[in-house]
Amino acid sequence: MAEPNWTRRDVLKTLGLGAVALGVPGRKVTAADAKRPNIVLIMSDDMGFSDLGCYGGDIDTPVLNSLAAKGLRFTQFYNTARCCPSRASLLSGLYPHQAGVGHMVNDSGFPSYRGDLSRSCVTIAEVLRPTGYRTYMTGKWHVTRFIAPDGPKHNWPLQRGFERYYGTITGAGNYFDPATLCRDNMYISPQNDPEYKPQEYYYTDAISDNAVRFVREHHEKTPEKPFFLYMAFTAAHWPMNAPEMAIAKYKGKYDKGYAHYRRQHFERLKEMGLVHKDWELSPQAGDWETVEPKDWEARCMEVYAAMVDTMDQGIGRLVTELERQGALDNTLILFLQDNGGCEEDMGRPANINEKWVGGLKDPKPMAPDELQPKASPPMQTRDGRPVRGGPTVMPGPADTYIAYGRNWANVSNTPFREYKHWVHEGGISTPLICHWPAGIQARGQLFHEPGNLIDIMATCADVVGAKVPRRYEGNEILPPEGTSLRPAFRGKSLGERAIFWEHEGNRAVRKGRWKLVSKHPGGWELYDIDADRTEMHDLASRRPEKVRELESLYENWARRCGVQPWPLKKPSQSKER
Ligand SMILES: [Ca+2]
Repeated sequence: MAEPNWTRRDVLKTLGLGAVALGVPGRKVTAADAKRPNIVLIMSDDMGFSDLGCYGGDIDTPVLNSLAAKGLRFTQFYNTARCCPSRASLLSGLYPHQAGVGHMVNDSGFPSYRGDLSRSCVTIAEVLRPTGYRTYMTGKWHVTRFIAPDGPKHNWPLQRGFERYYGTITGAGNYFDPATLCRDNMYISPQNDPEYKPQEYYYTDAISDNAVRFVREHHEKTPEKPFFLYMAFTAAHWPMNAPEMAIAKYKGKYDKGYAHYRRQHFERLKEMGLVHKDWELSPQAGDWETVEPKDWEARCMEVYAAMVDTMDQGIGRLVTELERQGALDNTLILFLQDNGGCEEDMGRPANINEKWVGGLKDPKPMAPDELQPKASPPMQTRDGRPVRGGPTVMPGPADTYIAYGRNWANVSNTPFREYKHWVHEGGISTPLICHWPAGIQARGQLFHEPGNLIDIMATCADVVGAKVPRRYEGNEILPPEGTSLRPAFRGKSLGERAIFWEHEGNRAVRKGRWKLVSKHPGGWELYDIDADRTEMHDLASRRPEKVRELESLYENWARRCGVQPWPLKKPSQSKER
């Protein structure tokens, strides 16, 4: 194990601060405090840069706000703009194409687009477990195309380094009856799981409750060992589903329309120092004056807020359990999002129920052992009702399946341009909250250098003193692409490097203050991110030499990582590059 590169004095100092912050004055520092930290990696789904309170938003997120106030926030952390590639990159420390998930979980024939996590990579769990870490996961997996109950499971969590798992193998579903719900290696239904029997089943709570349970059992059985827990929430991916009680808290809260909340987010972001006061606000997507029906539009955002609020409360239950165990000080908690706010119109068209309800043959109540076969409509609830959408159906309950839409995603992504799928700043910018009283000096400070999902593997390996192996289970492993964020934990620079994106032909490279970006099938745009992170002033025609320099970096990266031209062709129709 590598020597920790903080001094004993640093540890004492930070622990002292941590103890006061946690309300346990006079707590003695023990030898155990200097042991390797637990790591809790939390990822949420389809949320914008400014949804959380500690990133300028208006949703009630006191737990994440408090972790931010006692830790470090990154202002320029990046994901890959989409669910599967972000998860593949996060787990492996590689760019998604290198990990075999260049697009989604379908097999396009090319090695970089098999839709199944590559065997040329290892997951964080596979790196940490051999060094003595226990490894647990709850939530959304979404890095394999093999989801059939009796199909291959070589790329399910237990076969990729995790000892315990509760969650969904696929990417989305009804929160009251998620498809591909799984405990360890076995598909279950919310009703036939002997190990979890809540009064009302709601997937976000199930992810939190099972994480708390894994951590509690860990403490009972192997308290001497550190653990790695990966919690991958599906909140706030469509459908907008939440318990009525949680939604009621936000009733009427979003009646002032999109522009009002965008302005509020923007002002708070500037006050907090998360965005520069000179940047311009990106264009408004929706006009509240003309949108109809307004009560339905507002309700979409009320449910979205309830979904995020419920997630925050669940994270709170985990933090409370860690506190109860006296483990919070020496646990590195990282919170981030997999892509920007989502503009997809799932369940929103006016005539959608012709297809959805009309496409259901004779729905009947399901037996407890029956698995929900559908991730999206046409589908039915467990009690035999058709699931509906469209603007005459108020989102929230189990029989509804509706996205919050482009106009609210534009609010979530304030102040940036574009959405999930695209690699302008609105699609790829995520909060990163880092909380670790024993290992991070910051108490509410911000870190302004760029970071990327590929850095999480490097960071986890670094803080536990592990190395990413060059060979694993007989396979040669690609070297990790990221850099450890540990210098940032001490307020030091990460050093300059280039970071790259490609998703559905949308391309970008960021180096220092410059970003070259293209929205497929358009040409390159060049932005000075220091002066204009909202990407309002394209400098490509004024700085052709900078365009050429960054384009050449991009082309080399794309070739090295197996990026194919978009749209993908069959390998036989296309020249491998
Ligand atoms: Ca997502």
